[in-house]
Amino acid sequence: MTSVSAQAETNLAPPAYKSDYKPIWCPGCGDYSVLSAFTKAFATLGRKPEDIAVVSGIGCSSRIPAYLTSYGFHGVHGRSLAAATGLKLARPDLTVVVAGGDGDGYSIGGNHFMHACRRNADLTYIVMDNHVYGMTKGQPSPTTEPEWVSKLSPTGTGLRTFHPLVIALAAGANFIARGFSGDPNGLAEIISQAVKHPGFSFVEVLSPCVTFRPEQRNWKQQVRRAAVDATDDPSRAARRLLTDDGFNVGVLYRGDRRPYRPPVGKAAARVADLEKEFEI
Ligand SMILES: Cc1ncc(C[n+]2csc(CCOP(=O)(O)OP(=O)(O)O)c2C)c(N)n1
Ligand code: SF4
Repeated sequence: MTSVSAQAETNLAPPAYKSDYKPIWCPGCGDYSVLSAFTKAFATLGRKPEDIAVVSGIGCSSRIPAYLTSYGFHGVHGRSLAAATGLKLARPDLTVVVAGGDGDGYSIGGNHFMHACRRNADLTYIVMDNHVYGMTKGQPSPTTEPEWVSKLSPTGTGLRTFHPLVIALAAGANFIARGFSGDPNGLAEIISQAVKHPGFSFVEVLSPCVTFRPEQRNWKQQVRRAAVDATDDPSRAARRLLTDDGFNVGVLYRGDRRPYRPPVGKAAARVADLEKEFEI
């Protein structure tokens, strides 16, 4: 079972997925290329814009649904996965892609991230990770390096970084990958594989914040294609992550867990009866 039919439904070109709204990201922000990768992936998948919904939280990266012609839901900070899960369970025919930043997904939304991996609904979660809160002017996020010095963390945070791929694997995500905004074609390919893979697919995207982390422009020199292909063995994936420095790009893991689908049918109880039971 896959989330999109094997047969392409349309042969629209990438620009057909791009709305008329002009992005207001800073010039040079990595998110422009992520947007371009989204449109390329949707064109490759051959799904009509009205059969796709992109759900986000709050942050610069979370603006992405506005720039696409698919359905979009720009929700509240850290709650994109909850909204997307509800949407996917109510409308299994839709391709539901969730998007946001590291602050949105790993701080305020961290709990939802873990449980979305565990629940394994057929969603694709793309996190544009710039190791900082861009929209609110540069506070450290869970993926910020402990030694990173800023006005708001003058001596660095000293805190161990959150490793999203480790958490995703441990919590049960069914597809795990890392992409880079500097390679929009490679990223589009990863996104389209993630959408096609059943269950919860997680793609961590290194996407520089050139305003608050200008040094991230050097990511181009640091990123490399992972030396090995994806594995379906979680222990092997875990061993690879032990030596991962955060710059290996490619698909790490493809699992075969069955996506979550709630049982359909008659409700087991009437609300009025439940209310009586809880009356004080
Ligand atoms: C409940 C709540 N708390 C805090 C905020 C303020 N806020 C808006 S965006 C954001 C962080 C965004 O960082 P990230 O998700 O990494 O996205 P980026 O802007 O870097 O793309 C915060 C803390 C908010 N909007 N709502
Ligand atoms: S503040 Fe950073 S993340 Fe936000 S638009 Fe500017 S460069 Fe991009």
